[in-house]
Amino acid sequence: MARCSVCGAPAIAWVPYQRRYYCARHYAEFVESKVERTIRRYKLVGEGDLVVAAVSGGKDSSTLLGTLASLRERLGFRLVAFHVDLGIGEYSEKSRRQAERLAEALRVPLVVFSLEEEIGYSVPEAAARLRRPPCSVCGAFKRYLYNAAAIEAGASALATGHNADDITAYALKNFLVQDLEAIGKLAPSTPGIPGLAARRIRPLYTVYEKESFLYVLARGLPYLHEECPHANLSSLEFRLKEAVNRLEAERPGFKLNFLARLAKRAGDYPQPREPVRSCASCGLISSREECTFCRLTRRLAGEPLGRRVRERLRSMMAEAAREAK
Ligand code: Q46
Ligand code: ZN
Ligand code: ZN
Repeated sequence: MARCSVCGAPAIAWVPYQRRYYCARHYAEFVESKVERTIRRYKLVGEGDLVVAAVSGGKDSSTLLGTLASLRERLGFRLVAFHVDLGIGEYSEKSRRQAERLAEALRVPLVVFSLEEEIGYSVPEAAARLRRPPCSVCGAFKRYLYNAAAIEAGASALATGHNADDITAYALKNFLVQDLEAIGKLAPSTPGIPGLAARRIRPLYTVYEKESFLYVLARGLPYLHEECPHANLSSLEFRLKEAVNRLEAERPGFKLNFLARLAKRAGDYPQPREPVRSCASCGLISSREECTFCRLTRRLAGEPLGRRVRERLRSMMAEAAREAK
């Protein structure tokens, strides 16, 4: 039986690009040290910062919150978790429950924003009314709410759970469709714009999807195994992930090398050309007169809801930030 290269206990994992085995305890430390190195190397978080972590309930958000919670004391930052209940039937009920269990286990204050309760429409209801695909409505709502939650909390950064496989596949997909501006946004952090857009950080930049999965198992963290019923497993991104993983199997460390180069060169890609504006209805970032969230909610509820949602988030986030350690 394979034994941990650190302590000699029975191993649970083999890391090919390091040629090392790890037991559960040392595997968790290995993943945490990868995240710590990313945070330090790319100056993602500083002392005294408040970080808002977007938590969906899936494995990557468990890895995100688990690693950040174990590093917060040593690196001197405070942490709040934010979950959006999308109202997608049983899937969202389970996701919310896992997010709550996770935050409780890690002692991180959690804010849950329920679309049904707060704006009167779940994702499927909003998508049907607006005659748009659920993922397009869902993506627009989440983008807006994550940003608004971080801005209203006065956070230094919004952390998302994108892992190394996600970022590699997005970068390749955007190259194939020649959306070079989108590649420019794939650095370990994207700067914010005061009052309009929160700074984004990707602490799992060098954590492989498989490592993220093994980390939650090694630590016994709660997570939801199920995929959203709207997820498209034959998408180009998903196919690219499979292809990249075949290359990784032949050339261990392939993804890590690619991402180290991308982190360096992302700033050389063209930057967005449209001027950044402030939404006339809610004041947050927009590429048009009114932001997508305000336009969609105007069609749903007869009035743009951005302002009201921001006020609501302000009080929810302030309460959580007071408890944050
Ligand atoms: S966008 Fe689409 Fe995801 Fe929203 S509706 Fe489900 S699959 S959760 S990342
Ligand atoms: Zn060990
Ligand atoms: Zn708006």
